[in-house]
Amino acid sequence: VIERHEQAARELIQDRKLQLYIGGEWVDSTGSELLDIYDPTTGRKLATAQAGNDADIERAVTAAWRGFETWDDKSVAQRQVILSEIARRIEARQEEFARLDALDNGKPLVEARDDIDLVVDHFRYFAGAARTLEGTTIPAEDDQHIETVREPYGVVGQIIPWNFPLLMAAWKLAPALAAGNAVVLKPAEETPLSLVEFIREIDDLIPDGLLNIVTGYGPEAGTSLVEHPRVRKIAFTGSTEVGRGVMKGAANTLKDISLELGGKSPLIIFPDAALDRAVEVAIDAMFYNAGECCCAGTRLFVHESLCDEFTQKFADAADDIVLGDPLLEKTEMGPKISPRQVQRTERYIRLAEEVGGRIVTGGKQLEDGRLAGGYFVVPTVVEGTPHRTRVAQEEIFGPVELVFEWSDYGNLIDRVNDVSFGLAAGIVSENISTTRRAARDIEAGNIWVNQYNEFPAGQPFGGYKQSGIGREIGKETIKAYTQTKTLNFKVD
Ligand code: TXE
Repeated sequence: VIERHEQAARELIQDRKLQLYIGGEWVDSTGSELLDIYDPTTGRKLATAQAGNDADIERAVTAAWRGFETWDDKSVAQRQVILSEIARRIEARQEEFARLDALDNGKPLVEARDDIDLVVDHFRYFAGAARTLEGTTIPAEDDQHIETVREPYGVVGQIIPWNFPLLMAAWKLAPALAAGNAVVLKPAEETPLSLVEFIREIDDLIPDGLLNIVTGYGPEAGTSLVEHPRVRKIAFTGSTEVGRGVMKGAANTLKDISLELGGKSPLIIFPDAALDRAVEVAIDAMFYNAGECCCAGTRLFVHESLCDEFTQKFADAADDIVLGDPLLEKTEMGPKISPRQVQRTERYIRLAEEVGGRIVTGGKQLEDGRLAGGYFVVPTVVEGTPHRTRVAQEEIFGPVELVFEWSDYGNLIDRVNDVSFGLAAGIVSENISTTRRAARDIEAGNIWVNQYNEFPAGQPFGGYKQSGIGREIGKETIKAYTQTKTLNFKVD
């Protein structure tokens, strides 16, 4: 298994040198710090990237302002053509990009293909949305004509995580470029591969400096980008803890920010739910991407009338998930991203047990000698944890589902909303009034009904409470990459 995987990895990586992309060129960092990229399936080193520093961010921001000038000189129609062409190029190499993300992140190929489809969808959507940026005219005295126009910020900084490597880049880049900005983007330490390949693919389409990629560590390259005085907006996806720091860092230069942070999303199963469908939705909500989804449905509230039967079926379905090499067609769940994430998940499983939780299935690492060294955690289902405990309140980010039984609707909603997060939620019921009422009562930015994890471009995504600020992937996102200019003309 490992031999075949390593052979595929070598073919995908070849002997590419991973450099920074600044001002339209591949360049070395001014420093000598390196960034090792590990293969989560084997635990072995895959590649080495460069850890950008303050001086690299400075160079990238300067290059981005030059890139902005060229981009700003283009008409909206010209920008649309380029963004559409980016979509076409990525679509043409979908399989290769999917394989790169499967290798680097450890997500199964079937899911990685979904990611790349969405990357294409997002560039296409924002190519069109570029034309929707309209100004207004304001009623005024006869001798005045007031109008507003929307202008790009100029240079924006973007910081993304590792759980959907190329898709998170697309969520950030497509609206920023469509609105007319140039970008400096820092990918996650763990997963730069697909983004580097993306740039190689589109390099000839975009003006020098429009898009600059600085790989590097969060506390160095990330902080430097957040605090840079000539970066006018910062868009961040990652942990709530780091998000708080980003907000503080951006305050020094009063930058606009958008934050897409953690979650502890509920999935509610109503008594009238069709059992098989409910199990299917719950499996998707919890175990997609090995639970490494900010919106994962990690608190499963099941009505008491179904709870025993449902929990058994759900645990059986969790057991049936095929773990293995993400590059194999049959694999349904790959490894987690890092040993740190494995330890974190295990810590939460122990915490669940300490407060009286009962492990229905899972609760351990994969015992498969052929995949020894990989960061695999078995799909885990726990019941009986009290709700006011750390394990029920904090984001785990691993394949660990907590099942809660409910009977009274009011008490259900109290518990559902009794967390500091508010990113997403799911509802399973056959009754439209039930679903509408619950959707209204849940404090969350995204509600899925009888399905989960659907992200077509155009559908705003973002959090209530401490899950974030701002919305991504919708029409309002392109607006969020602009600022309003008001013009008041004297009319004689
Ligand atoms: O996240 P970080 P980590 C959650 C999830 C996970 C936890 C920790 O619960 O277990 O966060 O994961 C950059 N200034 N999510 O450590 O550190 C970093 O380099 C500026 C939820 O991977 O937040 C990376 O590019 N940037 C989430 C990005 O922030 C900094 C996805 C995310 O890393 C920085 C990932 C700093 N001081 C994790 N420190 C989601 N919302 O989907 C780090 N970074």
